[in-house]
Amino acid sequence: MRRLVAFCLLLALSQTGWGQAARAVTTSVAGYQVIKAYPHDPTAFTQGLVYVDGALYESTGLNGQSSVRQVKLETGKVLQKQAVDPAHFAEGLAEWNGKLIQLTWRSGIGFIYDRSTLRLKGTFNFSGEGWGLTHDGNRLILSDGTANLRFLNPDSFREIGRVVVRDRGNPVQDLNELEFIKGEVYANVWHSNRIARISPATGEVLGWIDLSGLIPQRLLPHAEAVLNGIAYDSANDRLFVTGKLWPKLFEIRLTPATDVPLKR
Ligand SMILES: [Ca+2]
Repeated sequence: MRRLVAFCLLLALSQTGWGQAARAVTTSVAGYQVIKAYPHDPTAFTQGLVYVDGALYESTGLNGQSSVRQVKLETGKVLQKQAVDPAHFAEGLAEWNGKLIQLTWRSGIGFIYDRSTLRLKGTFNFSGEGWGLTHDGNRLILSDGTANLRFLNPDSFREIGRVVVRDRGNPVQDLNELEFIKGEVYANVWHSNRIARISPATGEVLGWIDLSGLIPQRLLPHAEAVLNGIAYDSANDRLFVTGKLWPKLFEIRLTPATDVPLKR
């Protein structure tokens, strides 16, 4: 009898509790379709990518190789470039009111450039590390390698809020390059082929985009040549992605999500 009760209990769990648990650990995963591949500077250690008013801007990292640049999308040619002092390792990039705002990794300093000339107009200070940067029309949104997204006043650069990014309750660390797209924050996750789609209000991961196979591994020089770089052409609804030292930049279209368990 005791065995029968145990069996019935197991059966009930498998049909209710276990089933719910299985659903609770899944987040939808979208695929992609390549619309077009463009050349990309294979020496650009991409840390920020922005498309605004028909122009593509990029921030590159590494001490001594950091820069902000305007790039011709179709050819990958660097049209304008401003080198960053070798003391700094440049990171995320966002456009704000005709200015380009660039983070540095561990210097605690950010740079403000005139967007049309790339001339340095000023600097600002921020706390912690700088990784990715974007904006939602009102606030700058900064990632710092943790699971936090921080919101900054775009004029004073003061922090005015933050959320912890979680996927079904689990913090998502290593949030890297960012892009604000149709009310959501898209974030590269360092050393991964995945982009998280995040609610900026709650930090919840709304879905994943798996870009595995986008570029052949043989075209990449080493293990740090990872996916990092998301830009959105809002006027034409075009999504661009690239990576550090990638010889290609891709326009992609997302394909329907599948409800499969997440790899952890
Ligand atoms: Ca971006």
